[in-house]
Amino acid sequence: MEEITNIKARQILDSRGTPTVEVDVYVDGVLSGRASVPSGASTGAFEAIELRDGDKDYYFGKSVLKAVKNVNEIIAPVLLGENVLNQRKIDEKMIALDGTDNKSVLGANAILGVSLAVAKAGASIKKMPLYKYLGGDDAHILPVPMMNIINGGKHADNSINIQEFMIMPVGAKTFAEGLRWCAEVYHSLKNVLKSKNLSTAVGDEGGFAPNLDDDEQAFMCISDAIEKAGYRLGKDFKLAVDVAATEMYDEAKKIGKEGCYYFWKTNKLYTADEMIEYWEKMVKKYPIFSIEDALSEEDWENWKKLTKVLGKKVQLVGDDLFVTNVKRLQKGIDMKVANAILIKVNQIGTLTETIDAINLAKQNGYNSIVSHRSGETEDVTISDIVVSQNSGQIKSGAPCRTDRVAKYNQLLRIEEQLGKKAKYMKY
Ligand code: 2PG
Ligand code: MG
Repeated sequence: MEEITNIKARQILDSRGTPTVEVDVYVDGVLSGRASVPSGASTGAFEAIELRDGDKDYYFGKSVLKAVKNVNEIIAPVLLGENVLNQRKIDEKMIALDGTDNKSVLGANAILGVSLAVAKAGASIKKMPLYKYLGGDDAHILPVPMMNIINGGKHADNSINIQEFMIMPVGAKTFAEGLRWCAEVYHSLKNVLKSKNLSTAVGDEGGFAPNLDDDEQAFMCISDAIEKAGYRLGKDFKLAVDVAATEMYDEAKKIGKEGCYYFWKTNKLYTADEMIEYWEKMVKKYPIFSIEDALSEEDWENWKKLTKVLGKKVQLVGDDLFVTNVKRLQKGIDMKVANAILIKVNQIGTLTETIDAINLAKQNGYNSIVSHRSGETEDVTISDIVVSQNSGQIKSGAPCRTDRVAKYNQLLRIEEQLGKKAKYMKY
């Protein structure tokens, strides 16, 4: 008896005070799994659709009551009686029920809430931690965190155009040690910024959001903070960025410069070639391990060029470019574009499709980085997912704000539970 007997959705708030969907799944009459759905700000045009009500007088149009209703009145009746352990079958049923490529009828937020809550209920019925339920006995790799300690772009009202400046504690021996190092560097960065009379207020992902004269200064402040905390830049820590260049591409369109990249906060316009040159220069100057969305989601040909130039030296991650979608990832593989994929459960809308994307990446030598969204909740499912698939990297913001830290704390628990079996990913 592992039968789904009830599914109940409700509207809750995310870390930005915006409504989102939470779903409870009951098995044999008992509440067995609960999950909530994250939400992006710099969303890719090819992501699955997040259903919002659009009533301007109610949460400024951002409520998700229709998605909640879709779970309670359309999805639930179809899944009642289903065996909770049949994750793929359940996800496929929801995909078919929606009937569109981008889940625009029922909403990816409705479908994902159910998909993740079903997985958690399955784990609970099997009396297993989620990472083990999903990954079996082989799940044992703890990821290197990519901690976003300076926020810019659409995640902060400051002068920085690049969305995320991240640190990766590649020299640590365990996840717990890496987490400590990151927290120490974060506090050290606070002092560096203070000493320059810069703001230490934080952005959406808990990173500092100072007003810098130039984006490159973020690398300088972070390098300084790493050294002042007693760590070696390039050995203990490597750096990573999320350019979120689709935003710059869209800003350029707005000023009539189609095909270019506009750093709208500092009024600088770049061609794709100049963007590539910029990153070549940065890679020479700083120990950069990973660059995400260095170009726009539409700029495939220039992505190809970028990959030719930098693909052997750095991890080039497609986020808006691939949107956790196997079709777009396959196109990237065929075109030799990028060498890694960012994995976001709500970009695609079911756990099954998320894991399919990770597997396709693995089969083709692409790295996978499991990621949060800029709008998050207390839900920590992504921590279990990253270990279950031995993906090796997680992006969950700064060691600040409970919505971010909750994911890292869950990884501490998993590492403790795995004991000697746990291995921290080596790069
Ligand atoms: C990204 C994400 C998460 P958002 O671009 O990688 O950091 O931001 O959720 O706003 O798309
Ligand atoms: Mg991104």
